[in-house]
Amino acid sequence: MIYRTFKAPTYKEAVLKAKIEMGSNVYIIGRKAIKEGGFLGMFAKNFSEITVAKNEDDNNKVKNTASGGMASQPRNVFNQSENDKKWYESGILKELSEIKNRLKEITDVKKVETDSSHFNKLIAVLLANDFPQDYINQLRDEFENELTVKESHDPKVLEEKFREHILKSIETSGPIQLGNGRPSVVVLVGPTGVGKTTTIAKLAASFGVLQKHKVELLTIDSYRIAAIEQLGKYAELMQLPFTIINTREEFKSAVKNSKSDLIFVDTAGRSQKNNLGLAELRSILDGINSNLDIHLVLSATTKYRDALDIMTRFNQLMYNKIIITKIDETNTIGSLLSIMNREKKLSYITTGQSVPDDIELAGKEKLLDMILFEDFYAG
Ligand SMILES: Nc1nc2c(ncn2[C@@H]2O[C@H](COP(=O)(O)OP(=O)(O)OP(=O)(O)O)[C@@H](O)[C@H]2O)c(=O)[nH]1
Ligand SMILES: [Mg+2]
Repeated sequence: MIYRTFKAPTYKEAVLKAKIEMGSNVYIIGRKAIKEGGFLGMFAKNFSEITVAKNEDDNNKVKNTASGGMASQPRNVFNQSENDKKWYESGILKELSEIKNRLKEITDVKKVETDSSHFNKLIAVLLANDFPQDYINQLRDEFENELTVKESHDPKVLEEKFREHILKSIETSGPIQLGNGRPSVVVLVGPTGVGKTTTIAKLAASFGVLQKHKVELLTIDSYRIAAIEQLGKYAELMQLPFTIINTREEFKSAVKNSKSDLIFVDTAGRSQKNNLGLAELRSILDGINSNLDIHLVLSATTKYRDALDIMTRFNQLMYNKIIITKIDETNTIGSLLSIMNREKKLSYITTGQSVPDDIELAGKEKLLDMILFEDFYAG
């Protein structure tokens, strides 16, 4: 007896292989399914392995026949069935195409070459747009897991994937909502000089004057005369009610007695380092607990680490949205975009000093368009 094993993608093909090599009178004495190949444990293919046995006498016959000995017709190994030959040939083709596909899969899942020239170019663009190194490293990890080699060499795909990455890390809130029966209380908090009062004036003009909703202004900025005068002047110009708030009780009753759709509340700029100031403001705001819409105002010119610090420390005021001001004063918004998250939604951006014009609803695409990609495709 001669024993041999044959392996093919399917059982049928394995049998055909055996018959081709050993003749048709073989006995199949074993059969098993095996997995082979793949890359890092993935994409292994199923194979069928058979063990066949054949009488040695039969083998001699085949040999003799094949050498033209005993048979009247020279015997072709395929002569028992032309169909078998076709099957075999198609089996080979199938096998070949599977091998080709597997090779493709292997190269496709191979990690993205993050030192490819295109990826390096993307990094250069991000650095030029002020995205911090931490962010770039994280992006690199993400791309390594997600992109195929082919994609990593396609600048269009890289830009598209990068845009997707930003889009999914930012959320926008849409416009300020009017209160339903009771006024919405929109409070702007943030560091000094970022544009809180100016932004309140822009929003009040838009909702109160242009859209003619019932709007009133409060300020919790009572110890600074100049600040009171600043907002007071806007209120007078726009003919909107304006109240100065000193305590939690005053805040509570101003909101309770209000008949407005919207109350805009200006606050004194506070250093994020002044925890006492933040706690004091928190205790006034705690006077009411519903319909509060707290926006942190951040200037686009803020340095990365400072912006991170501000976002963290102002968290004790439980702000739920972010307004980015002074977009007009910078060409690079990477550092701010890099610290945005989906939890604190972007509401508005302001683009200059002009009241009421220089304010827009925050839009993701618009922010993305501020990232300059020209160098990415050059040369
Ligand atoms: N270029 C530019 N300047 C702005 C923008 N928004 C506000 N400003 C200017 O920034 C300066 C400070 O604005 P304020 O509105 O007083 O800032 P604030 O946050 O209320 O300041 P404090 O009350 O002192 O904390 C003013 O000169 C504004 O005209 C903007 O979008 N772009
Ligand atoms: Mg102010």
